[in-house]
Amino acid sequence: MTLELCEITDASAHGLESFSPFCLKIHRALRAAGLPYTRRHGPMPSTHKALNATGQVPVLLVDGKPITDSTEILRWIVAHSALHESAEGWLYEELADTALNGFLVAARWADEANWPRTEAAYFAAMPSFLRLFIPGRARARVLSSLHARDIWRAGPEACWARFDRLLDQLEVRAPEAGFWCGPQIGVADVALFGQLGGLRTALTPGQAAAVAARPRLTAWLDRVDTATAAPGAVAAAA
Ligand SMILES: N[C@@H](CCC(=O)N[C@@H](CS)C(=O)NCC(=O)O)C(=O)O
Repeated sequence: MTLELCEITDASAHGLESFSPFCLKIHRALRAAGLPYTRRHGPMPSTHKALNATGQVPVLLVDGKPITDSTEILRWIVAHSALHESAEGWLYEELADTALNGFLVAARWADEANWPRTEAAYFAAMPSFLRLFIPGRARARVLSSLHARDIWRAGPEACWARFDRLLDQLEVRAPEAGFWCGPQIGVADVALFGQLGGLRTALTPGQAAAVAARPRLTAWLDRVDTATAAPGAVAAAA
C-alpha cells in the first residue's frame, strides 16, 4: 500500500511541516500511526483540485485513490493503525477543526500586527506584480469568511477575549501526563496539535505567547510534538 499526502508548500523553515493546520494534523497522525508516506506539494490548495472538488488540502492518496477532508483521512488512519480513538477524542477533534481553527485563521489573516508576516510567508514565491493585488484579495475573502463564522464579527477585542477563555479551559483540561484522552496518543492529540501548534510559529507571536503562558497545555503540546516528530511512534495494526 502506498500513501501520498497532497498539500501546500513545506514550511519546515518555520518549524512545522505545513502552515496548513489540517495538513499538520495529518502529518502528525500518520507519524503517530507509524504509516510511512510520501509528500506531493502544490503552491496553492487548488493545485490539487482534480483530486478534491472543494479545492482544499489535505488529500491523501491511498494507492492513488484520493481521500479528502482531514477528518475522513483521520478516520481512515484510525481504521488502518493502532492510533487511539474515543467519542471524547472525536469531540475535541471537532472543537479543534471548528473553534480553534477560527482563531488560527484570525490570528494570521485578520490581526493587523500579524498580517504582514503572514503575507510575506504565504506569498513569498509569487511574482511581484501578482503580489500587488492577490494577497489583498485573498485577505478580503478570508475576512469575510471569519465574519460569517462569527469569529471576527464583534471585533478583535471580543475575538481575543474568547480565545483567552478557551485557552484557560484547555489549560484546566490538559493532561498532567500522557496524552489528551489517556496514555495513548490519539485523534484529539493530533487535531488539537494541528491548530495549537500552528499558533506557536513566528507568524503569530502574540497568540504563541498566549499558548506559552499555559504551562500544562504547553507541556502536553511538547509531548505530542516529540511523539510525532519522527515516523513510527505507534505500531500499525496488521
Ligand atoms: N474541512 C477541511 C478543511 C481544510 C481546509 O480548510 N484547508 C485549507 C488549508 S489549511 C484550504 O485548503 N483552504 C483553501 C480553501 O478553502 O479554498 C478538512 O478538514 O480537510
